[in-house]
Amino acid sequence: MKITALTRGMKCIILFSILLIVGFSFYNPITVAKKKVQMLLYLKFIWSSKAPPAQINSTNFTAVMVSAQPSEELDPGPCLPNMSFNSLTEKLKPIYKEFMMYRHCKNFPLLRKAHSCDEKDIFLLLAIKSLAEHADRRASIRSTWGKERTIDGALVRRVFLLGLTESRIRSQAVQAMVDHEGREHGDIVQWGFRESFFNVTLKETLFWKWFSQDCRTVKFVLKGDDDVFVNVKNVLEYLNDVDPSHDLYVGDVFRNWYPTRVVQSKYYIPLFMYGNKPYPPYAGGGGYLLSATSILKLHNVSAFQELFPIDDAFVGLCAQRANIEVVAHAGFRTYGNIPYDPCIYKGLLLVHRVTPNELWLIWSLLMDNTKTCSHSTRISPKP
Ligand SMILES: *[C@@H]1O[C@H](CO)[C@@H](O)[C@H](O)[C@H]1NC(C)=O
Ligand SMILES: *[C@@H]1O[C@H](CO)[C@@H](O)[C@H](O)[C@H]1NC(C)=O
Ligand SMILES: *[C@@H]1O[C@H](CO)[C@@H](O)[C@H](O)[C@H]1NC(C)=O
Ligand SMILES: *[C@@H]1O[C@H](CO)[C@@H](O)[C@H](O)[C@H]1NC(C)=O
Ligand SMILES: CC(=O)N[C@H]1CO[C@H](CO)[C@@H](O)[C@@H]1O
Repeated sequence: MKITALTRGMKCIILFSILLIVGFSFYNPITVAKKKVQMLLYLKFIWSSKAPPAQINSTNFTAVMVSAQPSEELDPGPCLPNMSFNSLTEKLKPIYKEFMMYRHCKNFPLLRKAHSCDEKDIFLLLAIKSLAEHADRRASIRSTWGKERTIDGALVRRVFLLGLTESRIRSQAVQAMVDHEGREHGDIVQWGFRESFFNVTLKETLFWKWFSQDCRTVKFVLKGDDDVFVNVKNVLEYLNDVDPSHDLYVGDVFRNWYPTRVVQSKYYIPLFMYGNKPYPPYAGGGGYLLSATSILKLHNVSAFQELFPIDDAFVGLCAQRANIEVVAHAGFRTYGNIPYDPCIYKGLLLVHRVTPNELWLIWSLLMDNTKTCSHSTRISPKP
């Protein structure tokens, strides 16, 4: 009895699907053909993601690199580890040893170039650090605050910055997804280094390098994580009377912060990595603004600045070296909970730690203009 009910149900589903496909075929054959291909790709993706988790090790890592787009640049070749740090094992987590052994390795091949800077006179480039597996975050950014558009004559473009995924499972499928996204949206830059918490700084320096080569007509950059909400209109309003040929480094500023000496902390920095002195002032890594002029300077000095695992502090170190002053702005909220009040979001420039769902929520709240806000919640665009 049960079996017949089941098969009947399955028959219904199959019949329905056929009807659906046939129905759509009459609609527009070209788009349907495209959709079919997409659907097949998607099914293939689902199917392959059900495979037993493939073990990723250096062998597979090479496989991923080969499968990615060939780069126009010459592959700098493997960078050999500095074995004098091989003894760094005792109390420290392995990531410290790995970082120190590869700290001098700064050149990695550009595996995928974005088209984000192809146009002339781009006013603002939204440069978002992401991980290969964060497709959901990229999708929600693309369709909310990160839409490429022109606001009051200012061209806004977007780019996601990626390394190679470290995830132990399905890394091949994830790379296929990134390749697909790159072709579809043209907004992905990817370098051939392995993603890890301590390798994020590499993304910073490689971004500066790519920017200096490919984005010469961009005026300002908003650098952010893929879990931020940005009120692009307010950012543009703020930038309206800033001269792009001057330095600009503005965000949620940390002054007189010392490296964490709590061994269990994710941010722990041993004394030998950074002495007993505070970091120079720096903008919280969740999101901050830079002028193109400042990025070119940062790129220049980064050649002389030893890599440091905490990426936002590293930007502070480079800014200090380049004599760029960091400016605090109350509209950047890189920590703390912000209530879901559209009036608050209307006044802010950037909020950190937002899930894709929350992004949609905030976006729809902002699009809904029925609620009027008092001026008291509004933050002045001036710092
Ligand atoms: C990677 O995996 C292969 C196959 O399991 C194995 O032979 C090889 O030793 C592994 N390499 C490393 C560096 O773990
Ligand atoms: C390896 O690190 C040590 C200690 O910092 C340094 O003195 C040495 O020059 C490094 N060697 C190479 C090849 O980079
Ligand atoms: C950073 O990436 C390089 C290149 O993929 C790798 O050799 C190194 O181990 C990574 N460092 C850390 C700390 O994961
Ligand atoms: C960067 O360095 C190069 C070569 O030293 C120099 O020509 C250029 O003016 C510098 N750019 C900036 C923005 O400092
Ligand atoms: C250990 C290992 O080789 N794992 C996987 C590497 O990737 C290939 C596909 O390219 C898989 O077949 C392996 O299982």
